[in-house]
Amino acid sequence: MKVDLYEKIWMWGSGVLIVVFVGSILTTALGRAIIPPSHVETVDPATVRTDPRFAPGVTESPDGSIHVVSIAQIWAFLPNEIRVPAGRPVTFRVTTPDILHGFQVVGTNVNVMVAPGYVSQVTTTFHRPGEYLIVCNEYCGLGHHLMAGKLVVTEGAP
Ligand SMILES: [Cu+2]
Repeated sequence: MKVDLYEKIWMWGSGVLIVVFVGSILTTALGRAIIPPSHVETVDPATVRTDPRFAPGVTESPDGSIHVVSIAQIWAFLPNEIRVPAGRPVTFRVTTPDILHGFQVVGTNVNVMVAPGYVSQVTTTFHRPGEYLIVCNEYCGLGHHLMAGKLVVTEGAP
């Protein structure tokens, strides 16, 4: 059977695309490439709630930097309200004991995926005092739309 040259080119092109697509799926699945983009730090999701390193809250280092520990869970953020001062570096450390969530401070560059077993970390400085909405931007079930918190950036001390 004679196949036209033009048709052969399209057949080979389609074949190459299929190999590329299937190959990228396999490398992602087999290479365990789904990890939070900030850094790789693991934690046992079963002990997150009792681990003193993940007691939700805001602490201040002697150098003046602020550290926020937040737990994202179905369907709330702990603590629900976070107060930090403006103009100082704030490091968020977020993890979850259950399923995949997001931690986005709307209107800022804070936006991390929160996967069970990992600690997502992001550092930023808020220059504008005010109230910011914290939302989960990964669909996490029936109450996903209720999953919100508040970040209050204050003028002075936290
Ligand atoms: Cu969600």
